[in-house]
Amino acid sequence: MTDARAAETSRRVEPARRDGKRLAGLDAETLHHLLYQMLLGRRFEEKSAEAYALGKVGGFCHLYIGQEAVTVGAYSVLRPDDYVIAAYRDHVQALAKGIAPREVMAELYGRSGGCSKGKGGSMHMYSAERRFLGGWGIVGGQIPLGTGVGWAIKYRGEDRVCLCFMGEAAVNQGAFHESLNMAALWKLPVIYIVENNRFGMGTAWERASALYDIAQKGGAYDMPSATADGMDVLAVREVVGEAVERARKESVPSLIEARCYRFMGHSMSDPVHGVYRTKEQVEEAKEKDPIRIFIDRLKEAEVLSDEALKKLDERVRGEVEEAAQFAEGSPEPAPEELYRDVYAELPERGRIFFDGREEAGGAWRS
Ligand SMILES: Cc1ncc(C[n+]2csc(CCOP(=O)(O)OP(=O)(O)O)c2C)c(N)n1
Repeated sequence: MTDARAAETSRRVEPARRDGKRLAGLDAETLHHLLYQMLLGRRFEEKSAEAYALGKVGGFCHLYIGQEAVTVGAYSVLRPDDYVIAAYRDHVQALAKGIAPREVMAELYGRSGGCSKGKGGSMHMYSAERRFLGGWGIVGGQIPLGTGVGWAIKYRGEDRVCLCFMGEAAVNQGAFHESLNMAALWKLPVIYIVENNRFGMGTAWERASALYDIAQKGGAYDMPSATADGMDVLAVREVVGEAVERARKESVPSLIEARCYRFMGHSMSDPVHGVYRTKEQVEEAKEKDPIRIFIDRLKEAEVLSDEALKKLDERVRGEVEEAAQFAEGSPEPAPEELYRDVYAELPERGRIFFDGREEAGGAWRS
């Protein structure tokens, strides 16, 4: 495949409008916030890589460096009470949903101050309060769950939406197709966002899929679909924004493919470039670094000065440092924590309905 074919099928987003101290109709404060979130994600993960290399983080650690524009652009159109469910490359997603950096870092360290109390680690960030429902390690495992969240929203008559993220390797699984069929049939407010970073571990997408253009898969379920430039935060924001509006107002699901690139290895145990791609390919992709491109655009539009950028970066580095210190000082989970949060706690011989009602004395458990 072919970049030419990718460009052909990509939805073209017009260059953002410049009007005074605005870009794409957004004011400087909003634009700075988008940059802040991307920078926070980048610096946070650089620190995570360092901590991992020093042996402070156990288990797996999948970094998101290079993909920040997808999460930040997509989340920027959400309300705080909207849901997100994600795969295992989830640190930046958790941060963007408002989980404090110190809680995400402590989770990586496996400490009790972590957002999953140190029991989940890198792949299982979670916060009910922030409506961030994980962090799932089984490829595609979150897709039926995200569909269920959409069903719950509809059942309760709410106007929330659920963003369900996945990597491109998940879309040829059965669960993806069953979920999209149900979501379209039942008109569920779920936006399926495929982050096509080109590789599922060491397998390039074009070697793994008979169909290159992921958005076409939506056609099989009569579902609105689009392709977005995943290296451009404003392009993602625009495409996801339309889907969110459709979902909120008409309860219609959408499928979006965001074309991006993974700058790091699959996980910390995989070299940045190896047998499946060359150093030159990675370097070429880095020319489209979403953060650098966005900074250039903000400067060009005179929305960002060198001084403001320096301050922002210092602020972000300070927050990440504070997060690491918190994680270092946070204790390990107590042994009895092993048995908590494993099963839902039900009232004795009762049952809990979907809308939260409880019925005591039912025969459900007998
Ligand atoms: C059902 C299942 N099969 C295989 C694996 C092993 N595995 C872990 S990550 C991965 C690649 C997934 O790639 P993708 O979904 O594109 O996400 P990315 O790593 O690109 O973010 C595989 C095959 C798994 N975790 N779950």
